[in-house]
Parts: sequence; C-alpha cells; structure tokens
Amino acid sequence: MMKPRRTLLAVAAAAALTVALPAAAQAPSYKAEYRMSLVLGPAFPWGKGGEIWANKVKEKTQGRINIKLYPGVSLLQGDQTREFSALRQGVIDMAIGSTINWSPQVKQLNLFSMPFLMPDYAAIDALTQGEVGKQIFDTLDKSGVVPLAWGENGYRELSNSKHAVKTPADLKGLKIRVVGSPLFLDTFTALGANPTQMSWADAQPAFASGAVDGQENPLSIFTAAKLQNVSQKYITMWGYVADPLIFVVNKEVWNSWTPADREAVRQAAIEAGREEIALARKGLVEAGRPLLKEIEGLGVTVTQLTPAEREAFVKATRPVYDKWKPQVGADLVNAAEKAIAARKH
Ligand code: X2X
Repeated sequence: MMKPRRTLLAVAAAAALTVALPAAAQAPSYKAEYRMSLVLGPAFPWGKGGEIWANKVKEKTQGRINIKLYPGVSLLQGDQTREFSALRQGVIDMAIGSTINWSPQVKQLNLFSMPFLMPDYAAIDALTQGEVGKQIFDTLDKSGVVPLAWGENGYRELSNSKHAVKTPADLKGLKIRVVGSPLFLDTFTALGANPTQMSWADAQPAFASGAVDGQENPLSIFTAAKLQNVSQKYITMWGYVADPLIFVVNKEVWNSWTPADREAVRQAAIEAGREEIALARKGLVEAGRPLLKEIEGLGVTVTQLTPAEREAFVKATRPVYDKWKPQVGADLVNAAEKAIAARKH
C-alpha cells in the first residue's frame, strides 16, 4: 500500500504546486535598487526634484523601493537624446526627462520647443495641467513608459560671450549650442545664427574654449553651472521656449510593483513635481524678478526686450513654427493654442 500513498502525496504536491504557481508568477519582485536617469544633479532644481522623488518613494514604500540617482545621464555616457530609448528598453528604470531630450523619439514633445508658443508661466500650466498634458501622457504611455507627473526645467534664455543681443541681426553668425530635435537648428538658422548640436556634457568645455559663442538654458542652470565663468557675459530675456520635465517609470518595472506601491510612486512624483516647479521658478515669479539682479551682480549684462523688440524674434521664427506645426501634429498644436488663449492669469 506504500506505492499508492506515495502517488497520492505526489499528486497532492503537484496540486499544491499548480495552485502556488500562478500566485508566484504574479508576486511582485523588487530590485535591490532602481536607476533614475537625470541630466542634472541636486545642485539644480531638476536633480533636486529627483532627490525629493526618491526620498518620498522610499518613505511611502517603507524602503521597498530604493532609487539611486544617475545625473549627467551617466548610464548613457551623457548622451541625453538617447535617454528615452534606453528607458523604454529597460536600461534605465525611471527618469525625470526634458521634453527636449525625448523629442527625437516622441515628436509631440516638440510642442514645447515651438518658438514663442508659450508667452508666460500660465501658458505652460495651461498645457501641462490641462487636456494637452493628458494627450501627451497618453502618447508616452503608448510609447512604452508610464508618465506620472510634470516638472519644469524652465524658460530658456539666450546667453553669449560676444555682445548684447537685442535684435535678430545681433545673432548673425554667432555659434549657438543647442540640443534635441532639428527644430532647434531651424529656429536658430532662421535667426541668422550658426547653431550646433551637442550634449550638455560637451557644451560646457565648448563654452570654456570658445568653440561656441552662446547657448540657451534656464537661468537656474546658468547660475548653478556658473556659466558667467565660461565667458557667458550677455543674457537676453526672450522666453522663446520652456521645457517641462516629465517623471516616468519603465513599464515592466511599473508592472512588477504592487498596486499600492505604484500609487505611492505616483503620489511621490506628483508632490516632487510640484516642489521642483517652485524651485525652477524661484527668483523669476516674484516682484522684480530678484534672480536677474543676482545675475547682474555676477557681472553679466541682462537685456530685457520691449514688446516690439521681442516681436521681431517672433516674426523671424514664425516660418519655423508653421513648418513644424504639422510635424508636431496640427490637432495637438491647435489644442495648445486654444488652451493658451483661454488661460487664467
Ligand atoms: O542640455 C540642456 O540644455 C539641458 C540641460 O537644459 C537639457 O537637458 C535640455
């Protein structure tokens, strides 16, 4: 009677196994550490946002999800325009990325780089916090990442080492470093400048050596990277584009977490995004824009354009806007224009 009994046991064991297997397949499996890619570290609002996100995630998940920051896109040797592909492929687990750096893969993200689309912060908010923002998140979701929250790099003001820029003619022949999609090459070519594409990692030595004359970046980056020390002595406040940041997680990684932990990561991203946006706007939204005084104190000439002077830049770049509208998606751009026209100040 031993044999049947053994068989019975085996059957019971097998049954237990088949019951256990589906549960095991679904059981969340956590990595010891998750890799977050960023262009800039915690000395900048961008990287600070990453640090805040990581800390909040750790706290909200009781340490189940540990995130390590990789500023300088160091997982890809600084190649910021490959970040989105690497994220999708799982080389990177999560990221806070600029719309500019991901626009070569996601054409809709060029929306924010269309010259003079967004006249003020209320216009950025009208897009990211409204229907347009939802549409862009849907697009990202379909592209294989899970978008969670918006942050902000900021309005990209023009700087150079040669002279004050007040008119498009002042840009003539200036070698300007840009990054992202060919939209930036078109914009600066239309203005008579000589644009050249390079990563942020390559850009700083190029300013120092004089290989390039100028660049465009938010003032929070200008000050934290001390661009005045690499000959960037002239800034023009033209507010031609602003790049939001987007908090995302690789889809497989997302699906490997429990629903409760996913929600914790999402909430942490939303809170960190809010705090990061406040840091990115600091000194630029208060009366008198104190950051400009601070920068002038560094020996930098800050040129503010009259509405008429600014209009000359708008006019010179309008053909670029018109050319890119169908490439970005005419429906999306129309929706953005409408949302901006209806914005609350
Ligand atoms: O490379 C830049 O200019 C930066 C840091 O602003 C971005 O990553 C878009």
